[in-house]
Amino acid sequence: MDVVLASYAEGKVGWHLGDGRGNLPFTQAIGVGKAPHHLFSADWDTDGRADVGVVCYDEGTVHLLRTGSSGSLQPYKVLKAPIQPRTAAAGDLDRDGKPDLVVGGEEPFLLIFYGKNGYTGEPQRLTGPASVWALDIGDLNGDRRPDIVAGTYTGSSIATFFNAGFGRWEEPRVQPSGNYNFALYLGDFDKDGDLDVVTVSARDHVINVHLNDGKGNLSDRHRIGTGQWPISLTLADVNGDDNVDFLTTSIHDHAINVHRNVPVTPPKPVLIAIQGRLIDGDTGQEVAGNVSLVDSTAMERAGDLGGSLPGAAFRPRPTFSVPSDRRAPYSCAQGHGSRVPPLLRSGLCCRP
Ligand SMILES: [Ca+2]
Ligand SMILES: [Ca+2]
Ligand SMILES: [Ca+2]
Ligand SMILES: [Ca+2]
Repeated sequence: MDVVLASYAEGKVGWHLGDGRGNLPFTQAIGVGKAPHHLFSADWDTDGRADVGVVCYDEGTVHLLRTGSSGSLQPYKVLKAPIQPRTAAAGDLDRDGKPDLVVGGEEPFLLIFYGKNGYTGEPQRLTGPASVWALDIGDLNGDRRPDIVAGTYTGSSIATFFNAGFGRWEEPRVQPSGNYNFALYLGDFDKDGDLDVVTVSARDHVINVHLNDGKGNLSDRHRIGTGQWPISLTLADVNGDDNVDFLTTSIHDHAINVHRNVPVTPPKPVLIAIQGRLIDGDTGQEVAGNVSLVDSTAMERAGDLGGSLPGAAFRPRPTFSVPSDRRAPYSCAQGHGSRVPPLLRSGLCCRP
């Protein structure tokens, strides 16, 4: 497993190639635009190797990098996004085998760059809520056409854009969600076969889960308490039970919070252990070695549930403490489902 980090202050992306033994030696730095705000991944040149995209806020650009055969990152394309871009996601919206690119930002519309055009020309505009800081792509209504879900930062909402095919999109469905959504992902959290939505909202200190009825109608949010001022979320199956769990980082209490998704019935005891190192994303230096978390069955029985959903429960959160004399943990990532390689935004990462 390799790691890519973006340095907001320096306008660079750092590339750490894992050696398979848990070491992540710094391999390469590559300059991108000013103020990289979001990293994401797709195979832009369809050569079978995952590539990297970087949303650069100050410059209004998206830098596409490609992975060369020697394992180095190389410049590929720079896309002009004539907005204040905050986030992006990749998916094959027109199902031509080439990844397409959706960009969100402060303005009240999304931009779509299509792979069939080589990401050139005027991007398509989809009108919707302003202040989109998080996006994901997936088929919510089972018609096999990938849809888009956007989470707003200041608007306390999510918006679902259904793909009507042939480049057409339905009017977005906007509904209330968390306040200051820093991240949003799709996944099947209740294992009923359809994609649900999760966001993390900093201002109300919760994870928000919207369950899908199978037709793309999303429930009101189920709130799960997490750390103080959480600004990063990642999805991972931390205990190998085939349920998607949530991890957040929270900057006011300096914590990495692990929320295990455990089916309500049967209440099968689970023992998890995570061990790893904390790495400062800006310097690449190790902040703490041998960080470990062991969550026992006894702990699982104690205290209140961290939150519940129909068919699933999230157990009390064990946390990694981050030393308070260090900078706050801005980001945390493990594998995100099986669709994209794990990527990080700037900050700290937890390396199992
Ligand atoms: Ca590639
Ligand atoms: Ca496509
Ligand atoms: Ca669809
Ligand atoms: Ca589901």
